[in-house]
Amino acid sequence: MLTGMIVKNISDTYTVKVQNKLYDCKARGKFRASNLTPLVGDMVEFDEENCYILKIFERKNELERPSISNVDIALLITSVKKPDLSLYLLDKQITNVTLKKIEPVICFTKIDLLNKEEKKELKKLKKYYQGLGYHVYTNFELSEILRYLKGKTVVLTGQTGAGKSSFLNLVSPSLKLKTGEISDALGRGKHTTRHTEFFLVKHVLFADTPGFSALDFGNYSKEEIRDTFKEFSKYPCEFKNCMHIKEKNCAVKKEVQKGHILKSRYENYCNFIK
Ligand SMILES: Nc1nc2c(ncn2[C@@H]2O[C@H](COP(=O)(O)OP(=O)(O)OP(=O)(O)O)[C@@H](O)[C@H]2O)c(=O)[nH]1
Ligand SMILES: [Mg+2]
Ligand SMILES: [Zn+2]
Repeated sequence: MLTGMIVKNISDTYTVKVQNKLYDCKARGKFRASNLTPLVGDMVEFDEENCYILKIFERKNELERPSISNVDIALLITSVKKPDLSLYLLDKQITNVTLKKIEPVICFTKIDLLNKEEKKELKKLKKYYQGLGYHVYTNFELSEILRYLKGKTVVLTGQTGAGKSSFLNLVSPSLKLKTGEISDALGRGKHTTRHTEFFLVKHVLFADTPGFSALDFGNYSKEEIRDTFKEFSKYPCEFKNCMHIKEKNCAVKKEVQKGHILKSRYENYCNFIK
C-alpha cells in the first residue's frame, strides 16, 4: 500500500504523486456507491500492484468550481480587461472561498491594457481590498507574490481567459502551459485549460485549473454570506443582527452613501443575499 497526493485528474485517471514518482490510478466502484469522488489535492492510499485507490483521507477543505481539495490559498486571477474587470465575480469568489475556509489572495492581470485614468482607479480598488486585510497584487509583482505564497498550496481560480496559465508560465517558463487567445469579438477566452493539475514551482504548490464563465454559490445562510463582507462589521447598526437591507438606521447603508463602503461591494452583497 502506498500513500500519496492526487496531482492531476483526466477523465477517470488520477495521477498520484509519491515522493517523486507518479502513479496513474483508478478509483474503484465503492467510492461511487458512497457518492465520494476523488479530487485533485486528495491524499489517498492505493495498491501499488493494480493502482486502485482504496482510501481517501479526510479533507481539510474542498472547492466545487474548480474541483479541488486541501488548499491553503485561492489565488483569484482577475483580469481588468479582456475579459473586463468583474467585481461581481471577484466578490463572489472571495465570499465563496472564505466560506470554504480558504484564504483568498487577489491578483489583477492585464493592467498593461489600462490607460492612465483606469490605472488610477485600479490603484484605489487595490487599496480598498487591502484595507479589508486581503493580500492584493498584480501579475507584475511576481517576487512579492512568491514571497507570500512560499510553502503554501495554492489554487488558481478565475474566469476563462483571465490569465491563470499565463501566470504560471511567468513563474516558471519551462512549464510551457497552453494559453489561449482572447476573441476580439467576445472579449473572452475559450476554456484553454481542460483539467486541474498541480505544479511545484519556486517552493509553491500551484494548481492550474479550467476557468469558469459563471459561478454558483453553495448552500449558505444569509448571515454566513453577510459575515464574509468584513467591512460591514466595522459599523454599528441599530439592530444587532442587521442584514443591512431593509432595516432603518442601518449604519452600513449610510457608509455606502458616504463612500466609505464600496458601492459595488454593497450591491454585490444584496445580489448574493437574493
Ligand atoms: N496583455 C496581457 N495579456 C495577458 C496577460 N496575461 C495573460 N494574457 C493573455 O490572455 C490570454 C488568456 O490567457 P490564459 O493564460 O490562457 O488564460 P486562462 O485563465 O488560463 O484561461 P483558461 O485556461 O481558459 O481558464 C492569452 O492570450 C494571454 O497571452 C497580461 O498580463 N497582459
Ligand atoms: Mg488556462
Ligand atoms: Zn445595517
